[in-house]
Amino acid sequence: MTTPAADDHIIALAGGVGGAKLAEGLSHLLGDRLTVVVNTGDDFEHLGFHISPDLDTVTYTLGGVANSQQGWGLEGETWGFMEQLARLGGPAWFRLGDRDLATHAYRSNRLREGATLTDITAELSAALGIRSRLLPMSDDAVRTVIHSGGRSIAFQEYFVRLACGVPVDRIAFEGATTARLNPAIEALRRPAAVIVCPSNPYLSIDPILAVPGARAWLKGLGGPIIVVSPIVGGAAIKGPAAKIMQELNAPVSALGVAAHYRGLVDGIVIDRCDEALATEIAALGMAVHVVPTVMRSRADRVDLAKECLAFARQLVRTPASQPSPASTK
Ligand code: FO1
Repeated sequence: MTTPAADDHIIALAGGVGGAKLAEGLSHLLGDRLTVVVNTGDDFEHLGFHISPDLDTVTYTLGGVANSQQGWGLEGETWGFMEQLARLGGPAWFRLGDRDLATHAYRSNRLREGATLTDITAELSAALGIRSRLLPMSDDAVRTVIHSGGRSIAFQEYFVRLACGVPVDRIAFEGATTARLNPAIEALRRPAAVIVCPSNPYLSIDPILAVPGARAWLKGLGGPIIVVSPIVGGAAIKGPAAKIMQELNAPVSALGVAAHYRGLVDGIVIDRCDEALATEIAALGMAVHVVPTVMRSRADRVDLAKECLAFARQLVRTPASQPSPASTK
């Protein structure tokens, strides 16, 4: 964090349902002044398709077509393909809706034609009328692998097939050491701020940070970096974040999230119910902003996005104003 940024472009990091919700609020406010860097550690090959679940979730959410109940997949989906697949004895544990299938077929076909994941993501988001830019963290394969009791488990096997029902000893990102950070990310101009969405720190954001050069790129941007805690009142809003933190012996709280991002972020947004943790978090060397963070409605997404932008603005150092360690609203 050095000088104020030259423009009001914002970069968000996201993966999964919670992250996509805030990205949608930001996209509503910023349109083409938002770039979302998306986790691809969850990607896998299934039934001959290349599936990019977090890119799908962010694309469908920003495109206004995501299934509002489950957060992933499409609204008003039909399941004829899955019914027939099950009848044939095919693998039915990973559910591909009839219309969702078109995304996977389109992506897989374009990859075979030689297009990059970045090109294809741009094509799919343009087709859904998305004005913000979505960028996969890398065009190279990085695969999240869960190590549990001596077994290595591919991410979707862990997340969907096993319903996160085995203890996590360690998480690895295969391919990360040789993957190249998306060149389109490296080329981004300096933003006013980076916002780490309330995505799972271990499963959605760490894979992005594991790509060589990603941390240095973030730190070198020069704007404030803030994170929104996905842990509220000691529990995750959705998904296994709290369970994983417990298994990895991290405090299951906004303080644990803050400690995880210590040294990377300049500020954290925590929920009102965690206000008592603000002083302890500020002692880690980051500013704290306390607001309602649970996004139940579209209006909540936009409100939280506004709060993040206002908080980030406060953190831009100017000679006259230094950021305060804690703020509440
Ligand atoms: N999540 C599930 O819990 N069950 C599924 O069958 C499932 C299918 C699926 C298909 C396409 C897609 O883009 C996402 C899908 N997801 C499913 C969600 C996905 O597993 C998770 O959202 C992420 O990988 C975790 O962020």
